[in-house]
Amino acid sequence: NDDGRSGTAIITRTKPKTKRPSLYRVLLLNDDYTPMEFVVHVVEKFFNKSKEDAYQIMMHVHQNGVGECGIFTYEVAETKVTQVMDFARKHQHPLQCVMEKK
Ligand code: NFA
Repeated sequence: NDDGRSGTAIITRTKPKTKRPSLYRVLLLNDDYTPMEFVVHVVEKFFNKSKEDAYQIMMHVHQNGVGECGIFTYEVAETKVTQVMDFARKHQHPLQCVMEKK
């Protein structure tokens, strides 16, 4: 567009532009104290995984130090982290859950 007076122009978008939301990985971190069964329970409860998938994720974290539980939009990822951290604290386990931009 040109305003026809000042010689200035403004480019306006014609095609409707949809933008995909940024995605975030939610990770669990290993520690020496949180019981394995508690971690399996957390992965089942908050990440809707089967017992078998939850066990594999827990063992991956145990052996590698960190592991992915899911990929979510910002608000959902933030909610997962808060839920896991609150649940771990309530049970007095040092389990850590973090999110990172994909
Ligand atoms: N490493 C913990 C143990 O041996 C288990 C654990 C797995 C903790 C995954 C945190 C995350 N009891």
